[in-house]
This record gives sequence, C-alpha cells and structure tokens, in this order.
Amino acid sequence: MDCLFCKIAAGEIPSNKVYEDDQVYAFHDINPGAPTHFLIIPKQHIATLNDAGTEHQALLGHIQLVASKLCKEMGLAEEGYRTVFNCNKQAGQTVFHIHLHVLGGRALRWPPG
Ligand code: IU
Repeated sequence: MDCLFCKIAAGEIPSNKVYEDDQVYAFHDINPGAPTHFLIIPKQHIATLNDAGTEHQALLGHIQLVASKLCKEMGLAEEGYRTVFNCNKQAGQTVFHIHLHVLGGRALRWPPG
C-alpha cells in the first residue's frame, strides 16, 4: 500500500518521533499549528474514521490515552490541549491514514475554522 503515514510508522520515511509502542506511532507535525503539534497514528492502516469499526474500539481508546499521557509528560495538561480527528473533505483531511492531532502551548479558539 502506498501510504505516507504507513511508511512513517514503519520508519521508511523519517519523522520527528515523539513516542512509539506496539500499536501507535507519534511524531511532530511538519507544519505545526501551535507551539506543540504532534500526530498520533495507528500502525495499522485505517483510511478515515468512517473506516473504523468495533474491532478498532480499543485501539482508538489507546490513541486518546496516549495523547493525554504525552501531554502530561510535556507539561501541557494543566493549561490544556486539544485532540482532533479530521474526517474527509469538509473537515480538511489530507492524509488518508487516521491521525489524532494533538495541539497545545497556546490558547486555542473555538469553534475551529
Ligand atoms: P489532516 O487532518 O489530514 O489535514 O492532517 C494532516 C497533517 O499531516 C497536517 O497537519 C500536515 O502538516 C501533516 N503532515 C506531516 O506531518 N508530515 C507529512 O509528511 C505530511 C503531512 I504530507
């Protein structure tokens, strides 16, 4: 499969790694939207959130818990941070391998644009 994020997770394309375990890989976004902006991706290819099913329930929960764990370690937890899955065109999804955006380090506006 020709998927950029599969290649990043496999270490075939370099990235600025934040965290890795048997299920997920996290790396700094190349075009950060906040002082801290990293992505958490499953090692397993799932194109969009629409393609996730009950078999991915634990994996999706794991991704969210990795986000909070890393934010605590980075000192972002007290001030706060945001986690976002963009799904498909109108949400601005550009890479079709699900990724949880984690943004922090500044006040974030709501609702997002
Ligand atoms: P989106 O939700 O699909 O729009 O997010 C894709 C993100 O992936 C976006 O923030 C890009 O800056 C980021 N990204 C990256 O970190 N490394 C890459 O090689 C590519 C995109 I292409």
